[in-house]
Amino acid sequence: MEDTIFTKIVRREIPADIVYEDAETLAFLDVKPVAPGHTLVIPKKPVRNIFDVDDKTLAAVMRTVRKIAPAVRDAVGAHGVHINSNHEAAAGQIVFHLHFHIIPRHDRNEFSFWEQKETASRDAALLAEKIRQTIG
Ligand code: DGP
Repeated sequence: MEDTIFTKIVRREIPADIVYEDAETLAFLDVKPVAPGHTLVIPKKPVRNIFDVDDKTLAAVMRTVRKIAPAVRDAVGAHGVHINSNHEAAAGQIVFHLHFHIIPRHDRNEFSFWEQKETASRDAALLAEKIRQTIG
């Protein structure tokens, strides 16, 4: 995998406001925060996203997400967090090194989710069957 800006942060070649580090993961403030305290959690190992990450690396990243989410929330006096992750450009991934966003939220009115649509139950049943058959 090619170097990304996050690999450079892991190697301390560029600065970042690091909040946590262990053998497998690193967490630091997002340079363009959605809200103060917006933190990114990454594996030190360069993996692109959910489509190539191995179970052990993903487990390490999620352990760190769980460990620091309450600290992110409490440090800014928030009441909840979004834990969000984008995978491939079509889904908004800009930095192609797996990362989870932890975004503090104070109040439900600060955000809106994407538009949701009704699905006919037959369509849902067909889609569920297709996904079941496609799971590797
Ligand atoms: P995504 O769209 O999920 O790939 O979001 C990438 C995030 O990475 C975006 O919120 C901004 C953040 N980011 C990009 N470059 C840097 C950087 O050099 N340093 C830090 N701390 N964050 C960065």
